Amino acid sequence: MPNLDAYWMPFTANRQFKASPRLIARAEGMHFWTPDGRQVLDAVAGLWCVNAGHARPRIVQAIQAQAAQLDFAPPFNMGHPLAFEFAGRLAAIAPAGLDKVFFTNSGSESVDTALKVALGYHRARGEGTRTRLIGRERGYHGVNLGGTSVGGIVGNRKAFGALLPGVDHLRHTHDTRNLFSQGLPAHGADLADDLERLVALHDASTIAAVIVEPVAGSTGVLLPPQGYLERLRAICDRHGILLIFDEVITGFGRLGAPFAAQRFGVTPDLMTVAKGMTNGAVPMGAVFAAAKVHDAFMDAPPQQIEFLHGYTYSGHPLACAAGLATLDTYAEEGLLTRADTMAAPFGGAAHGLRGLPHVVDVRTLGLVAGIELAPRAGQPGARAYDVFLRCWEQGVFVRTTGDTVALSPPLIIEEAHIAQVFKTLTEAIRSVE
Ligand code: PXG
Repeated sequence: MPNLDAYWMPFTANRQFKASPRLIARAEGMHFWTPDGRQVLDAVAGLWCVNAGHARPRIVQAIQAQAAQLDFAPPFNMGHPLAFEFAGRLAAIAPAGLDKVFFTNSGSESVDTALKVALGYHRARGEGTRTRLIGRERGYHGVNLGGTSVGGIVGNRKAFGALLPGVDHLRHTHDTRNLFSQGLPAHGADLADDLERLVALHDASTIAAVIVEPVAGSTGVLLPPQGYLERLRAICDRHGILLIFDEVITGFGRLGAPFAAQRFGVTPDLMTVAKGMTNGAVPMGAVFAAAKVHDAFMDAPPQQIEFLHGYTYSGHPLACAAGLATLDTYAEEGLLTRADTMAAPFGGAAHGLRGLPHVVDVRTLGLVAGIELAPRAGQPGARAYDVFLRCWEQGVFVRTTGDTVALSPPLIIEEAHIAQVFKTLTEAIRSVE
């Protein structure tokens, strides 16, 4: 066991963890192994990212070969072939019209980049009064200042002051009339009209963009009510507001189509991705932009930098190599639509938990499930955390957020894995107080 002192761990109860550490030493396919050799089934794809399963040989080899060929190339005013090739391949699977790709290194950077694109777009078109950004309650858009500001998770916001000025939030879409819905929930399309309320309050001429997760992941798998996203799109169009989909979790096959925009038939103006883009193997993110958004920046004189933004590691060669090999793997194995096939056995097993003690709701779509437990009196999150620990001890890795157990397995999952996940989860839920 290494000394645990120096590492200040992210989003972790550091003292609790260090008192009782859980280390992972190796991974392959659907599994992790602990340092003492215990095998654990990964029901979360790492952290919603290892969509093709762990340590896939093609991706491993691509990274190894690229490290020897070209370790780094400066991205500003220089290029390397893989970045252009990868952007083209991404555009080819993106929702129609979103064919410009800006590279970042994480979901958080993608979100802050998209917000800056939205502001720059309106300014470039002479509508510089459009500076307001609209997020949604219970939204998660990463941890940078822009994403924290438009995010709607109080715990992630309250310690950090006033955040960005001029931000407002739509109401969230969780509606208790929809408990245990199968498929998209029936109630709540009208929650999109909240955007009309904000337009009436602030005036459309002050609003740059609205950002939402098509399916909210981090706050416990909140599905869009039937018709909600269409309505949001229509209201944005009516008022000249850009619509941003944060597809960091929903992108790359999680819902049974390459992107949620395609699954739901609603196309945003900007789309943020990360995670499954490189199968989690090398950090990378991107913003997809509609031609009209990109082209608005291109009116500047040709020798001028059109968008004064970018990262040292934008389009990093190792990330591009990993990403290209990831897309090859997804294509060869049909993984970007496999969640559609597996949704029936997976969702069916999840809904089979209804009736167990503490289970107050089950929400699933594609290969995502949220199983919400009643909180223990005065101890929010404690019951789900106990379920997580119990599953980990019994060889299944699940994730919890509040009192919701969230499952997002690698898209290569087979029925036997599904059976193991839900058997272990059932026992864990039965065993906790
Ligand atoms: N947007 C969304 C929708 C996300 O889910 C981010 C942005 C930020 O991505 P980076 O790469 O900067 O972490 C995310 C990240 C959880 C959990 O428990 C989810 C995320 C991160 C940590 C935990 O559900 N998603």
